[in-house]
Amino acid sequence: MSFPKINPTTTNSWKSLTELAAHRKTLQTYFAEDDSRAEQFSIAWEQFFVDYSKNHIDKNIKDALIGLAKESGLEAARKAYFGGDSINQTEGRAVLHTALRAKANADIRVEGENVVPEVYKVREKIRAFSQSVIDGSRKSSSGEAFTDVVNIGIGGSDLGPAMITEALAYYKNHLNVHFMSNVDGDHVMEVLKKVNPATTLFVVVSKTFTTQETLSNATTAKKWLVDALGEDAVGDHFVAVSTNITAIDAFGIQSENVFPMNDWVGGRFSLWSAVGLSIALAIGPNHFEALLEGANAMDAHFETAKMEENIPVILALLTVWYTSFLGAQSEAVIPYTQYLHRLPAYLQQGIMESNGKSVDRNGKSVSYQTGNIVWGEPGTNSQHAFFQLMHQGTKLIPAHFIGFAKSLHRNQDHHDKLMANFFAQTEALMNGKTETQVREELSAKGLSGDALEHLVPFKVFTGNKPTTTLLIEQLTPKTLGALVAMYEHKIFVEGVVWNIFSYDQWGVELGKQLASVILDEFDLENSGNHDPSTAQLLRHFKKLKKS
Ligand code: G6Q
Repeated sequence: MSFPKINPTTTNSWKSLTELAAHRKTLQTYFAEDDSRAEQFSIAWEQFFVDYSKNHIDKNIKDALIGLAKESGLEAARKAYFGGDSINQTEGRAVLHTALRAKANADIRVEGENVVPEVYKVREKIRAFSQSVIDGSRKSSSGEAFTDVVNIGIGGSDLGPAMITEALAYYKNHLNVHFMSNVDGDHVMEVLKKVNPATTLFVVVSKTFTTQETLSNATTAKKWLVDALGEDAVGDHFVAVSTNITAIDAFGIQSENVFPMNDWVGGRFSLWSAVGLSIALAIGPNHFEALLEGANAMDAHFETAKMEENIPVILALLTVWYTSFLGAQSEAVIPYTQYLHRLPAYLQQGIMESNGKSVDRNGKSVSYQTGNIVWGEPGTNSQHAFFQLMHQGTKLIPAHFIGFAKSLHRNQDHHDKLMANFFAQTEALMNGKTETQVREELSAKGLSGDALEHLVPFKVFTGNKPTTTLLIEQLTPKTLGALVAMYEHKIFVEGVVWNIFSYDQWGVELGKQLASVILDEFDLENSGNHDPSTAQLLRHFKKLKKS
């Protein structure tokens, strides 16, 4: 099956959208003109309610966006994605994170072989291992139960497990799970400072097992452990997740302590695989599997729901609309729960690494804007920080507001206050505040004349700021799995429409090569061939280092 390579600007829908962009109305007008707008632009699915009516679209724009998805070959592309075709063409690989959460009876073939039985075998291994660490039957080298787990990995081998472990902290057991990612030795030491070698399990996660940061950190952690407990302790205290079995063997981790993964899973989409071992350790295998179940439910929704009611399709098309037609550079993600405080960072990798591309699938430079910048922080904290720019700044920033109807600790008073802010903000961003309202407010406070008039322009809010509200019943492993999978499919749809390859990351690979050249020069008297600025910085660094 071939993956479409259609230049979106050649489609009829692209032309219509360009015209429609010039004739938009404000959100306030759209709502005033159509009583049914809220229902018309909402999707209810399982525990999710997605209201996208506060976006700069009307029925014609929505129809044209769906037309664009169809003309871009989304249906064929989706079949190729779920079907295990090599859609990551620049690396010659399938993209099958969906297979990791498929039902046991699914049949998903890579080069003719059904990969699902192997997925379940690894899942069984994760279950048995994490259970034995949690219940204490798996002992440390000194015969004690483990108290701490340190995940050593970076990028996709860190962000997913770290984000989920934080997000599901409510469901956590007694194990303390730490994340060591940066090659910064200060980060390494700060983590080691918190743990006791006798009761700490290290999970080294690296798909390639060649990543400088992870190997350096794992080597330092191993030395720290050996210094405390002796060489023989390594086997009991280190396990690894990787595709590179030979390199793990060379590192000294025994083969029964290796959790395999496949090259058809991209790092940033790998939390559902053995890369999620630290998640299973933190919350237990049942919750880990519920996370996968939730993702699988979203997969089924994305695969089968018609485009008009398909959450990832609609959200992706809105992003395409804002990015390629309305000039938005970024998109904010504001979760109204502290548990999701790492979600924006996680999505930054998923979205920006996947769709930060400027060459299309035909190898040509694109003539339109692609991948947007993603950022955010939880509400209400962010309200007291960057919301000023969202309300009164000059930028167009479409925002996702993610909130949960029921809190976990059931502290209703707090939750009501949190959610009151959640709803009030999107309403205010849309409605703004008119001059008349400002005048009324100021005179009610006793101001009049010049004193009042002087303040009016500063207190006006134009409104018309777009938001999408994702109201979810409760933060559970299942709903979180569905939420993350929703963003994964949103990334896919955007990439298809933009005609770019979403599943390679040459910009990241570049970073992996660059540092080694300079590192080798640190001990030399003279640095190699660098531009004058870099050469000057290196000289200065060497001088300070010695002082
Ligand atoms: C993810 C990226 C990247 C990768 C890290 C770690 O999609 O490719 O973030 O996950 O560079 O790579 P390893 O798992 O191979 O150490």
